[in-house]
Amino acid sequence: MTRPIISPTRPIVVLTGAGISQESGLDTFRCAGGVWSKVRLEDVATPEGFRRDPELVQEFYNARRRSLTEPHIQPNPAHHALARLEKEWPGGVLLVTQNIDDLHERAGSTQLVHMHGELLKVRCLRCDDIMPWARDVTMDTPCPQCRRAGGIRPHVVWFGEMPLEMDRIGDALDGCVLFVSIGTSGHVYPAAGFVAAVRQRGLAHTVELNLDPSDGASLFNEAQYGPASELVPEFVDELLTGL
Ligand code: BJW
Repeated sequence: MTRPIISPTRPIVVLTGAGISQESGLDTFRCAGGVWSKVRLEDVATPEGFRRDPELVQEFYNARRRSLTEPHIQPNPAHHALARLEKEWPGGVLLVTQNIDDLHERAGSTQLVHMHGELLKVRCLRCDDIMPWARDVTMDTPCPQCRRAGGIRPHVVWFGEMPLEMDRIGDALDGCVLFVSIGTSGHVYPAAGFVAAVRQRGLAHTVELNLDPSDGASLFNEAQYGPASELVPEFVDELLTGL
């Protein structure tokens, strides 16, 4: 399909998933050897699992927090290309990530929504404070704000919980001229429904960049399959050429 002319004065929305961070050394969820092949999501990614065994859940996120801060985990060319797109696209770019890692920030993206939360933050269930956090957490860890223990949980969105900043995302999807989905299986809602929402309005071009066709692949106007570290810089180069 020939790509229509994308007006550079209109905004772009980019959705990213675990696939964009795979080449940075972080596991995806549903690929072979991914996170859900090692632990049951019901045990570690639901409020019920946390109530049942909070220490197990804390240890799961402690281990992932430690891995994220290892020196070899760095943004890859796909993260850097999206930061460049934000800087150079005149109409503005909103980057909506399902990822809880901080690789987009480290690459320089600033117009960013972490719809499933952030691994390097915790939330206190007693006082609702959300704070940056790089250390391990146990159920004995006191909240630095209210001083009470037993209420610190990872600032992540589990199944059955409402993703963050949905109004801001909805407004951006309504107003965009281009929607690009990168490195996500299209398995988890509401993110998996974004392409259908954009398509329904019929005003934006939709593109999937992924290793394999996602669950919603047939809904996109255009698709390219391969590693994000190659596809995304090429795609961004094409968009910015001739501006
Ligand atoms: C590469 C690559 C490379 C690999 N280059 N590509 C029945 C029907 C419909 C919905 C529901 C239902 N029952 C329940 C629901 C709702 C539920 C849901 O979707 N369940 C499904 C399992 C069906 N969703 C929720 O509960 C959400 N909340 C909600 O819906 O609230 C109500 C609401 C209603 C209406 C509006 C708004 C809200 C909350 C979902 C929370 C998800 N949380 C997790 C854990 C977060 C914390 C953590 O990280 O531990 O988020 S689950 C996990 O999946 C994580 C991810 O963000 C998310 C998506 O995964 P992602 O990113 O797509 O990764 P993968 O592994 O699936 O795919 C990787 C892709 O990359 C693959 O396609 C590869 O090919 C590709 N790839 N290497 C390019 N190098």
